[in-house]
Amino acid sequence: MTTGRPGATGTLRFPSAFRWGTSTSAFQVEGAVGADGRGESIWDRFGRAPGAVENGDTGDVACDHYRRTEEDVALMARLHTDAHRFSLAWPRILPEGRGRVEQRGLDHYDRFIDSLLERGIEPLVTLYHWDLPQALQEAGGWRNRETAEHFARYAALCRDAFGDRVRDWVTVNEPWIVGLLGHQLGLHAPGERDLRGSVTAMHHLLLAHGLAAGELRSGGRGDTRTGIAYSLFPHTPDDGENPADREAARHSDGYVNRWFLDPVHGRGYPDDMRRHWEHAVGALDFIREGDLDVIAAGSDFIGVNYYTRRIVRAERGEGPWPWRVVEGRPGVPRTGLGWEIVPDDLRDLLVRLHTDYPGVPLLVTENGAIYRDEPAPDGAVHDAPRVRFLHAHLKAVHEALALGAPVEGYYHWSLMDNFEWAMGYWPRFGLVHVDRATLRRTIKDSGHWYARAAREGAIPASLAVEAGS
Ligand code: IFM
Repeated sequence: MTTGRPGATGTLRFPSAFRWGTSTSAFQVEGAVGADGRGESIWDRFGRAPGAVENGDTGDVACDHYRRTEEDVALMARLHTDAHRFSLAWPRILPEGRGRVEQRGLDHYDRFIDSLLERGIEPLVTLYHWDLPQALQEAGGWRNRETAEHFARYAALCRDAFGDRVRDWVTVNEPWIVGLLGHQLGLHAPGERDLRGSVTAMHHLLLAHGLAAGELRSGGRGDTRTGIAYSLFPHTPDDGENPADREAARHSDGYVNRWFLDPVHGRGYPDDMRRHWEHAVGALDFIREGDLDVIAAGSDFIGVNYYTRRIVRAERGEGPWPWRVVEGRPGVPRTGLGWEIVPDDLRDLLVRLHTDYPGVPLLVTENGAIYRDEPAPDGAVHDAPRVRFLHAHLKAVHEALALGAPVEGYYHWSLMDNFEWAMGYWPRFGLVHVDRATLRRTIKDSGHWYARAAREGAIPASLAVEAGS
């Protein structure tokens, strides 16, 4: 891909094939949890436990996107985006996770995909974004190897239903976060606190990816591509001059990033982390012969979910790791949740992925920021900090392209304010504001700004917002 150089006005032009997208996931936006025969998911169950989600919020209504799909596709058209990443709710299609198929669930996504395509919006479909059918959890969930096999059958069903129109599939969203928050710290569904269980679950998620990728490719349009969306965190040693801190950063990078990227790209699990895990939880005997070949088989692109960096110090913290994550640096700008805003690290991450896993296309499958946006008296939502965030991160993507990283697209997290898991609804991530009482959608200033960028295929020189896009 060639990248346009800054124009006389400072405009940064992107390659014409670059995709301008938005991103959501089923449980975070759909609501309508009892509609059309949908089965229970682990997030329905977990979210009802007292104290599990801030403010007692649940996904029951979310953005009611299940019923307002047409309205939301029309919003995407107003944003001039040409790509949208969303997830299928496994329990809508297979209410018990296996066996009985719910045709109404399939029909819903069928209409959604058609409606996107009619507007010229390319779907990027995620199969698993954390809403495991509760019935499978009862049989052990991701700690049970059979869940990976059920997932492959679910993938085959989705291929038969949508594979004629969908080229790109994300099998699994953020396997590290599932392991960490869902199985190790108990902060996400299914709420387990079991270190060995968490590394077992992460292995089965990777195995599920490989098995599903095999199914997705054995049919469909013939040019099917499959990948994982990883939660990737660039690492910074607390004291860059201190060899122990540098080593700690390398180890933590192994734990968060390489443990997933290396096996998926054919290198097996990294030795340093294998030793760590064996020391922490005993023999990794759930990794069976042949698993690594399956895992390595299906990765046609790397999905990059990037939000911020991790700064680590060589110091024993909680848990079995010889490092501690430390607070960000003073003076570095932060989002409304306090995450450091470090766009240069996105550029460096994309370049690093290109260096370490050459030839693999990159998609920024998530990037965004939380602010507490509310409408002003004029009814508009003036989220200038998000406009600056977007500008800086798209500029970083542009720089990565100029350095040779094969970045094919950017999917902003999120299309609209939604259910932010254990934090409920207060964190607002959207380009579109959703009023919690009325569910009314309002395109924020950032949405108008992004619309112009998407329409022109370039980042405008100015941060000024053109309303009424
Ligand atoms: O909302 C989540 C999403 O579901 C997974 N990636 C991170 C986002 C922001 O926390």
